Amino acid sequence: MSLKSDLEQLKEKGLAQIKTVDSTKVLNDIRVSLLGKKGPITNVLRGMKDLSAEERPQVGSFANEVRDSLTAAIETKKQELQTQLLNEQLSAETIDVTLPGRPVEIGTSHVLTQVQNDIEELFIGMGYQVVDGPEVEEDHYNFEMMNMPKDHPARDMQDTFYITNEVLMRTHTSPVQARTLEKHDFNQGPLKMISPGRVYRRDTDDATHSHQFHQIEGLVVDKHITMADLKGTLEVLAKHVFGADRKIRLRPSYFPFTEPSVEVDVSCFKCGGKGCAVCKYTGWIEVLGAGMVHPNVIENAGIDSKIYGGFAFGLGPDRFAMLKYGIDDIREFYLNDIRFLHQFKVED
Ligand code: FA5
Repeated sequence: MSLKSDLEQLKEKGLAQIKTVDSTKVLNDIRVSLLGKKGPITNVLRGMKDLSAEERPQVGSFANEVRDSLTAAIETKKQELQTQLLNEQLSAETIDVTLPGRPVEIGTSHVLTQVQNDIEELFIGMGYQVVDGPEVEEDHYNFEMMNMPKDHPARDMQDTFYITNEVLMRTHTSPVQARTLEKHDFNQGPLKMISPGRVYRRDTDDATHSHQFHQIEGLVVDKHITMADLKGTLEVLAKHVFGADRKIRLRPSYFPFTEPSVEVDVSCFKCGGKGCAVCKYTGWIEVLGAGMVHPNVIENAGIDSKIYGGFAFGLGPDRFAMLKYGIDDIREFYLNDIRFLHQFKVED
């Protein structure tokens, strides 16, 4: 068989193979096997040395023609396969721009923040300033200025995390009273402040106690402040937080920094005072401590207690929130369980 007909056959076979290929990898294998250094065309070209001088150019140009047409067919097939692959990808990855988007989950204020903000707004509306104080506090402000000198037995009422002998994690927001009183200029008017913040005690965590919780301190100092002012203010607070039908009652109590001191109960918002599980069948729920500022606290701040006096209160917003929303475990506030927190979702 002549070289020319070999080439002819090679071309036909090659073109037929190329036509049926369906992957670029196989196509590449065919290219190497047909046109590579060890392929049949190279072989034919190598055999040309044995041809006559007339045959050589004819066979040579035919061999080139075969190589060119195979190369062109491979190139065309390659384009075809690439286009096909691209089309498949495009149809697989189509984005339907008319589909509704996935809603983005937006957070909400923590329920304790909501309760705190609500109380802050109420007092700002009554002309109070909101004051911040340090959580890492000096023994001096936390206890001594609040009429609890070293070894005062009332220090045991607030089991304390000490950092050094003189520095501690504040056990209540009352030291902010002392810090604010000390700086207040009564020529500018009376002192009316609240101070919300975090406090710390070595209490064992249980359903109603946390070693870290919140308080909101309230303090009013001026001339002629009476217990009636305290009662009226707390009544406004109780009605605002727990509902307009609420009543309050004051029971005698003891705090070293107030005299007289009271515990404040609010009539049960669940049963209206008839008695139920929430109020332990008493009709009343204890919500905060308060009293008339002890003259020693006024004097400790360098103010004349014969002229100036006032009232103070300290409430636990954690317990307020528990009562208001019927939450039976204070630890829920600190676990950050989204299912719990979402129950108090509000539009901020
Ligand atoms: C005080 O801390 C006083 N400084 C409050 C005060 C201020 C009285 C001004 C008079 C004048 P008491 O220890 O009772 O008081 O705490 C106040 C409130 O904090 C409690 O009514 C309660 O709501 C909350 N509380 C106390 N201990 C815890 C605790 N371990 N976990 C959560 N809340 C607590």
